[in-house]
Amino acid sequence: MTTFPERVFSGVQPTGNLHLGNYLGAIKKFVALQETHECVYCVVDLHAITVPQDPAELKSTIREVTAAFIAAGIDPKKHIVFNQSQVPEHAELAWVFNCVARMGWLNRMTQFKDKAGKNTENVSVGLFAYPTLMAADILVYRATHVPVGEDQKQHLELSRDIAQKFNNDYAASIAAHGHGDAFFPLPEPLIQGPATRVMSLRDGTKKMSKSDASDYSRLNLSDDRDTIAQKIRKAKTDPEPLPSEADGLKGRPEADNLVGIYAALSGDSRAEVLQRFGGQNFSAFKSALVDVAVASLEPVGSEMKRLLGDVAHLDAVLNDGARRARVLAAETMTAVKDILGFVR
Ligand code: AQP
Repeated sequence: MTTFPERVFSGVQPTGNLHLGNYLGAIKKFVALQETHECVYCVVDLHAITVPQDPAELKSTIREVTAAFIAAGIDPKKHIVFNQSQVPEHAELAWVFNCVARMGWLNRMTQFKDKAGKNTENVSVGLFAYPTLMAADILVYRATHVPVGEDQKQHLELSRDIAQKFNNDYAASIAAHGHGDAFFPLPEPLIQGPATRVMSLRDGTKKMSKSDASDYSRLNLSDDRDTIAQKIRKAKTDPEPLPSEADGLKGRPEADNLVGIYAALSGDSRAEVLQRFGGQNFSAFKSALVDVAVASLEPVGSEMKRLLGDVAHLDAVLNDGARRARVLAAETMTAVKDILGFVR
């Protein structure tokens, strides 16, 4: 069995309104993994244009995500931080994967169905092919671990299927070129912790999302103390006091969500949170939640603002990251071309 050195890859779309879900489901984990792994973190701007974007806004949201990475604690000197469009090998490998993946596999992707809605004839081909580009993002670095929120689980499974099919379809050529019995690792999703799916503050059955029309549905990383407090105070709840045991959260999606958010932000387990707040009404709990939310988010938000004041520095970080990423990606693409039988 070919073994692969452990490497982490993940990405965030520069589509505005970075929120608590992006932070807890992804960015906070990116920061933790730096201690134990070699990491590659990408602002996935090619993914962003699968839906219409305003060019000037896109440029600033690319920098905003970069600033969020750094403000949250990612060290771009030790690890690689860059934007996807600066490394053409992502798109190149995505084409190869378009020829490996099957239509049936992509037809089963629920995110496409959610995003396209009834409009399937009019959305971009890119939106449909999004998961093959995501597979390329990961596999062009032959990454073994991918920290993501729960919503990306199906796409990660597809990435594994694509890696496996490539390894099977080209097994003889992979072996002949000295890569043993597998060229690509089967990347493992890292989806753990109390907040893998943070829900909307207005509707506990809907994912917190950048594109929700209501700004009150999410805590943005750029929100100041007063805005955070106001959004939490207005968050939807139910009339019952908080339960002392997890069973009491069944059928109470908003309460369940707020307890999960508190646990993720404070580092306590859900059981500990319920022990502390069980029997209390939401107003007391919400005050405590405001405190932990402000303590976690405000420093990130204000550091983001400071970093965004120096665009040249952020661009230099992205350029340097892209240069280092290209070295790794080009190595993979050269090997892939040999495996496929292309003349180079
Ligand atoms: N609500 C969430 N809870 C936990 N994790 C989440 N993520 C997103 N929403 C939540 C995770 O954040 C990472 C980056 O996400 P993305 O920018 O690539 O795109 P997304 O998942 O499409 O984000 P949104 O906010 O839901 O955007 P829209 O509204 O455009 O669909 C990923 O790891 C994701 O799992």
